[in-house]
Amino acid sequence: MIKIALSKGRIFKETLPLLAAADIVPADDPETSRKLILDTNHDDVKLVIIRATDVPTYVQFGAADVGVAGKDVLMEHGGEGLYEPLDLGIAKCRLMTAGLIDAPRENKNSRGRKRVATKFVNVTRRYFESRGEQVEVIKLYGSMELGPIVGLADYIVDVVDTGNTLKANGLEPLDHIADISSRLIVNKAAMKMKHERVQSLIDRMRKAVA
Ligand code: PRT
Ligand code: MG
Repeated sequence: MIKIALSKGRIFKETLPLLAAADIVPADDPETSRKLILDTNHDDVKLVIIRATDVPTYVQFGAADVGVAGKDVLMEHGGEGLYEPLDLGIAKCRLMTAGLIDAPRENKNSRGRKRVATKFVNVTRRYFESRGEQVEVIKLYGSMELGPIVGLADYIVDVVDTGNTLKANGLEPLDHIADISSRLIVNKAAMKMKHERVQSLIDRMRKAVA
């Protein structure tokens, strides 16, 4: 049995053609099905449909053998217990800092530190530390763009594609932290124990990417 962890939405849609190239075709559409485990054209290949941020965790603990996750999510997770053999080149975006357009940025805490709202707290701490800046990181689970508008934070750290969401909320992208695309990840034990099947999946997907 090979279990592949995927999130709904853009990652599922953009991974479908790559899976098809590896001869894996899901029996259901996760956008309409309520099933969390989808059958495929192979009895022994299942797709596990979970939240994007949970994909590395499922693969780390072997609840799925393989998964597809954004580099942003992997940077935040840390990559423990995982191999990352293939850049799929899909769901591309940039991890950026952003702030209010032309605004004085002064939502500092009592120690005079800037506040940064994000769901990527580990990445954000590391990024500002590497620049020698001490900031207060505020964990949010979504709608980070609201933070600076309501005075919760001076900056946000989030992924940006077109930049339209920032713009629509009076924000501008500032510093570029990393280029992001989705990666194929593999549980370290599965890479050994199911080597032939996993390696053949990687090889076929690599061909489809190229
Ligand atoms: O939505 P949910 O809370 O379940 O989880 P998620 O947001 O982590 O999942 P999903 O499916 O939205 O994103 C999965 C992966 O897609 C992310 O981990 C990124 O690697 C990648 N990706 C690529 C993006 C975007 N592009 C993107 N634009 N993820 C999120 N966005 C957001 C962006 O933050 C902004 O709020 O989409 C909004 C629109 O972006 P603009 O810049 O085009 O306006
Ligand atoms: Mg989302």
